[in-house]
Amino acid sequence: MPTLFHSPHTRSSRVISQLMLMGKLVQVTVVIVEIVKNDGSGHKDPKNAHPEGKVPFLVTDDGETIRESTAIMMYLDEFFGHPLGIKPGDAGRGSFLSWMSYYCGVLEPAMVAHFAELDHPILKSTFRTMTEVGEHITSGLGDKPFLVGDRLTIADIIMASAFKWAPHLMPKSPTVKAWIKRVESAQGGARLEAFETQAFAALKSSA
Ligand SMILES: N[C@@H](CCC(=O)N[C@@H](CS)C(=O)NCC(=O)O)C(=O)O
Repeated sequence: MPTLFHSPHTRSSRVISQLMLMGKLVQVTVVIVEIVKNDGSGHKDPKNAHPEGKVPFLVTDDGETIRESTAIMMYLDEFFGHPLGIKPGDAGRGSFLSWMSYYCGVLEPAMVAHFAELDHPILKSTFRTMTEVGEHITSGLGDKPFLVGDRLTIADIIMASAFKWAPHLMPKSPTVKAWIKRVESAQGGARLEAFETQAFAALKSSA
């Protein structure tokens, strides 16, 4: 079984959500770990195999290690037969790869620059800003229900997750708002929240 290092209400929550949607959560060993939070609370957990103590982190059956949410989500999708991805050769593969990379290569850096109130021409020429990100999502969706077409993929899960942390940065476009609602309702947040409550309890009892 692959082993996933997870901390509740963090970037690894979207991997838990993916596994729940795929019906594969029971086929992954989930290790709940503490992390250092943005406010400096918490600690680097010796149980966590991530070299910097971050989550998510995945150790595969054959002992390979995978860091970065996009890589982990794509690995798990492939491992379980592409239920929430677009496999090589299928229509939409290029769009799928583009959105997965756009998340970590553009959306996150632009969002972090916005949070940090960094305003530098090199940041803008490299990543653009949250304005262009909003425009790109709006035009990318067009009149499709999901980013790559008619069905939800992990590209939707990871792209929409950013606006869960930062709802105030959600693009104003009704197209984007409706898409985020659609993604959230497909994910069924109640089950994830029940899992996270148990994860918090496990962390508390091991403290
Ligand atoms: N780019 C990474 C970021 C991972 C990350 O920064 N995770 C945060 C939790 S949301 C973390 O583990 N922070 C602990 C730390 O920085 O020590 C990804 O998307 O997987």
